Amino acid sequence: MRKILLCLTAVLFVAVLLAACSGGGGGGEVDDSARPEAEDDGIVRIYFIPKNLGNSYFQALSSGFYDAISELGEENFEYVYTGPETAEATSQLEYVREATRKGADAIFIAANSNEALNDAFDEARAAGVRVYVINQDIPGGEAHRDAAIMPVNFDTVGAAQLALMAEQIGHKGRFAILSATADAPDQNFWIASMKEELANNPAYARMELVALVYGDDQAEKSAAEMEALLAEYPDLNGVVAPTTVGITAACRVVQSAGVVGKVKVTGLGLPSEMAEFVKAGVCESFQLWNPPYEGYIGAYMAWAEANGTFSPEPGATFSAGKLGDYTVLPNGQILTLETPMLYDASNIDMYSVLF
Ligand code: RAM
Repeated sequence: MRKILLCLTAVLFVAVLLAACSGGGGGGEVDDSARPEAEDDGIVRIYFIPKNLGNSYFQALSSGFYDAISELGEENFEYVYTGPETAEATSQLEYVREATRKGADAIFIAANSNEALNDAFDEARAAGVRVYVINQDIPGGEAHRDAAIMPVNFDTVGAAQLALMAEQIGHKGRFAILSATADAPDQNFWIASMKEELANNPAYARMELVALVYGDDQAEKSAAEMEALLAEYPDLNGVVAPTTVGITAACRVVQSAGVVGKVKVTGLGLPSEMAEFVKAGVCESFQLWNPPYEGYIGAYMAWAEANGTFSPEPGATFSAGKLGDYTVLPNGQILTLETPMLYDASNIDMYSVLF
């Protein structure tokens, strides 16, 4: 992996030099002045901007880009993983603009906001960059992106998460949601579905959502929020944390507070980070999907486009190597999988070595 990185850095360096000498160009309706370092040298330039750095979830997703790139030929790509330290609504703006300036062909971004990045997306697209939202969509902002690679069909996630919480607390009692940032498009979509399901499904009539708190996908803040929940609601039965950072923080706090089994923890987690808590009985089961698949599909999609066999329009199909063919849905989304997968003591060892 280090080798690929070095090779890609070298390619970037050469590309920057070439661009500096040639002074750019452009034509048609594309305004290349915003993309001065774009080079028509056959190299596919992919930028992946996670919500923030330091979250293993996005490193797992990034590993999928590497897998596909090594299958397709490292010499054909420049792959850059870059992003902000924190996941605020506007913290990715400068990274979108920098990728555009540096001549990206495709930006893949796990956007921190449904709307705050739209101007930067428009500028990038006007300059000939494809903007692909990955790991989620940006509801309401769809006109500003070219397509969205979804880990699963998001309509299934909220209900699946709530069903898991219900099962673990015996369909009755008080629970809280520990989320990431208040602007996060994915979190807000799932939280809205959970609330809707809770209000309308009689199976949950004896469950009460007592609090919704935000740990900002930072381990310390998430733990502090979890501690505050335990202090404020001594009779709390469970917490659902639909974030890999939040769920591990919640498990850690439940363990150190000595309330394992009394306060159930579930949500979305990375098997590699959750194995210890499943084994210690802190978390019976949780869900997720396959983050590396998303990056893998993204790299194949950018490759297909560079080779003229794909453009991101509803109905368009491309081949994603060992994962088979994918089609852009009428809403511009590409679904990696249909529904979340369940992890528990029976399969945690198998998946924790993967991501
Ligand atoms: C966190 C992030 C990410 C989400 C996963 C499940 O790492 O919030 O956006 O998809 O958890």
